[in-house]
Amino acid sequence: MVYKTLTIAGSDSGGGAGIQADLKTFQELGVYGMSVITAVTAQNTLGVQGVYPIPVESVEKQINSIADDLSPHALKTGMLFSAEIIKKVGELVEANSWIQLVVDPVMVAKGGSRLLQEEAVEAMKEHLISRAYVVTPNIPEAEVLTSLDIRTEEDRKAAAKELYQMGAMNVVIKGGHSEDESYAVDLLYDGQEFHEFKSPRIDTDHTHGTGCTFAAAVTAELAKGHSVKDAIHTAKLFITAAIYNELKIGSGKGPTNHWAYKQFGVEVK
Ligand code: PXL
Repeated sequence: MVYKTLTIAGSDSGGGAGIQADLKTFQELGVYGMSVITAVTAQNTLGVQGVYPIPVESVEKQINSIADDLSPHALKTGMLFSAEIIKKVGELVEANSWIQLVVDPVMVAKGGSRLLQEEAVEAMKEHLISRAYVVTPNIPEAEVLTSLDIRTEEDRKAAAKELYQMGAMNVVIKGGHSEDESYAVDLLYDGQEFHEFKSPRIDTDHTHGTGCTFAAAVTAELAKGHSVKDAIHTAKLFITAAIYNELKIGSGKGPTNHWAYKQFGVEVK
């Protein structure tokens, strides 16, 4: 059985995030990867030098080509840039009855460049979070989406509940941006209970593309038929290995190592 996965996201010319991170992750986890490109970024480890959105007609055509012939078992969204693209993607996900939708609500790149227009946040809630099987915000993204200040564990739980109320069936608030110096704890809420996924915090600057990679790993595991909990567990191991075994390329904030999980396993000293 070939499990098919799709990423609807932006291109990162530097290869660490976006479409490139997603396809590498799909390949490493043994699923067939497809892509719909929503924007092209000119980018390297030093930052984002340009952002060029793709016309919405092109996004629609790409999705229709896949829907007509290669319907995915699971899909994810990443950088979508505009309200117009978000609305179209949401409508087409619905029209094709694509259920296993992982929404990574990408807003800004690590250096601060906007990957989502400010006025598109409402569209993200209305058209995508409402249809998400899993939504994977980091803490700053969860704050923007819920208008809550997130500092404590209780705050995180409240934000997760709020995102669940918006229609997401499973909410993962990632802990990478928390103030916890020892651990990165991801919190899952499935509408009934909370579950924590904990890994040691790794002292590194080379975390470009971590959010994309994590969400892509969740998507790959869902496509294979794993439960949300199991998919997140594997994704956490995958991204921890990718951060730990850094590549040391470029002179800025480098990408993670997409080979690491398969090549070196999950050991973190
Ligand atoms: O990690 C967020 C992200 C998503 N998509 C693209 C990006 C980035 C971060 O830089 O470049 C295309």
